[in-house]
Amino acid sequence: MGIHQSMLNGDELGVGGISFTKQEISILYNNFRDLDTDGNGLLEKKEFFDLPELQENPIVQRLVTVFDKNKDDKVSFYEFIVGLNMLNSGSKISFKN
Ligand SMILES: [Ca+2]
Ligand SMILES: [Ca+2]
Repeated sequence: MGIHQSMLNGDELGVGGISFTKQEISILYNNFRDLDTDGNGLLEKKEFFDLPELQENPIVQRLVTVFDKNKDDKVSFYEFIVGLNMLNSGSKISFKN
């Protein structure tokens, strides 16, 4: 896993005005782990495209770029949450529930 429980702590995620509840974050964490097929705690671009529903989505490539704040071509859980939070105010992005 490689992700400490403290990363799910609302206080740490509070920077930048994260508006997810703890329950939502735990659902997103499950989504994140589903996407992270090699289990290294980071989402590579290829892992996003492993999902058939995302392959058909032309904005995914762009999403990864937007999510990837430190430009290492991988999306950490923190980047994932911050990115989704940013999108949350506009169009609702939902992975499988
Ligand atoms: Ca991975
Ligand atoms: Ca990154």
